[in-house]
Amino acid sequence: MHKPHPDLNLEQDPRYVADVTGKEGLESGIAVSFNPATGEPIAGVRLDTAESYEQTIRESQEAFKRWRSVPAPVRGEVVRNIGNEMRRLLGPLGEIESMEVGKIRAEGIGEVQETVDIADYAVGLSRMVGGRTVPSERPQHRMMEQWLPLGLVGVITAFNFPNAVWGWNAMLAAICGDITIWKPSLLAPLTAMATNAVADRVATQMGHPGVFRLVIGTDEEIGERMIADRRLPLISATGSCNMGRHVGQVVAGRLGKCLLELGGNNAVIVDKDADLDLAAKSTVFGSVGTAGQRCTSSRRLIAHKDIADDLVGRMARAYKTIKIGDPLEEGTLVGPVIGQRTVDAFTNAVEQAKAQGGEVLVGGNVAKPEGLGGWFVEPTIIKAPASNELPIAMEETFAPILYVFTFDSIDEAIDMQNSVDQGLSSAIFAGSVNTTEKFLNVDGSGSDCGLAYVNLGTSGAEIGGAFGGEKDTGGGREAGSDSWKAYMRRQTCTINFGNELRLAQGIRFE
Ligand code: UN1
Repeated sequence: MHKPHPDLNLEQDPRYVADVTGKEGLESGIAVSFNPATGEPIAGVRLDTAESYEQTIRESQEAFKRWRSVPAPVRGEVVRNIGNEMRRLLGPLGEIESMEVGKIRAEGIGEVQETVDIADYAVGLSRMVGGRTVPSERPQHRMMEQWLPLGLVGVITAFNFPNAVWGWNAMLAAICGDITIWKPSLLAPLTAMATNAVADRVATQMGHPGVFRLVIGTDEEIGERMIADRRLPLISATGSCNMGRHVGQVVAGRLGKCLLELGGNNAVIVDKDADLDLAAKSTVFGSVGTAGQRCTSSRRLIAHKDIADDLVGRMARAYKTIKIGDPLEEGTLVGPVIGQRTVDAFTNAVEQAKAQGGEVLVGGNVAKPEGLGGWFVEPTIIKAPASNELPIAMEETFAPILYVFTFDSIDEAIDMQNSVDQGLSSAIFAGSVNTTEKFLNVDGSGSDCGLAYVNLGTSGAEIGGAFGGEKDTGGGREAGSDSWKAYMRRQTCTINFGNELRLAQGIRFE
């Protein structure tokens, strides 16, 4: 039986079920969390029901009335203490995440660091969120914008970033005066419980209970209820494009606001004058990091035909040294994928690629690290046929597969990069500023993605920038820059401090 780290207080949580066999179905009211490295159950979590959801929302409406009247910089103090507590618990939180979703230790801890970073950022913002004064066309009138708390924010997260994506939303929502209602993935409920408990504990100790709520349940029972719920003015959802399309339609149907962070099919362009060593190292991390299960993972390599073989040769040599295995063991670079469905999707994609004329250069198989009964696949490189036609590469397979294409001219490379439905992340490695500026061209003819990197890989964004993408990626922006605006409502205020009625547009009404 798993013994959770005492500082995470999981055992004290009434939802926590220590003894599970792994055979429990969701109809038993318990979701079992499995360790994807061993395939064994870790512990269970009691699911929310329609009634407990309803109670959470009603209590949250009351909590909102209290929280919104706490001055924003004071809300920032709460967030500062949450960030500090996350800092203290970086190790245990990172480890539970490694155990539950298979991230290697460095990446698990790195993810919690992302929450610490956004907490710091939110503390600063708590003294900065504000509007502008606009010149009025009328004498003795003042116009200004103010930003007001929005209300209850529904946050739906995926298994792959079970801590940080909540952090991006919840830390900003908190300083904005909102209550976060978090529905985590049923593949990572323990990380969510531990994470939310940190925030709730700190806020409660400071006299602000009920600001951070968790609802754990199936999409049918809880997810559908949330997205249709008019008491949640904003739904922020991370997941597949299909999921987002559904969420977007339901929320639009009630004229709610949506913040969608959906799939990516991210490409790395490498020109012939690029630093190939840098490009190879970055692309290896981009494609095999998190076992290819980031929305920002590099899925396509578009290499100039003169250097493609050299570049892929360097990467292939690196791939052969990568240790696949227990994510918590020193030296492991690739842990398991999340479950059998991902293994099947991987195998299916490799088969399709072969049938479409792709050549497997490295990997391509299910992996079986010694002593581990979980779900592993080999990081894989597949070369597209000379025609560059490989339909499977147009899809996002959430696994470590990199498809290689070649190009002659940079325009052609940019077209290829933009030819997929998704528009999250993109990268170019090149030596000439003429080329990199083409990729970033301010006329919009370069990368069509929300994130564009030069001499850096597609994954690993810092929290200070706005994170998200265009097209089927959903258009939402989270984390830094002015993403906070999504969690507030804007009010344009006009004040007449004279004694005369002056109508706008010079209208006379006498
Ligand atoms: C995700 O995969 O949903 O840029 C988020 C990155 C991370 C976030 C990934 N900072 O790769």
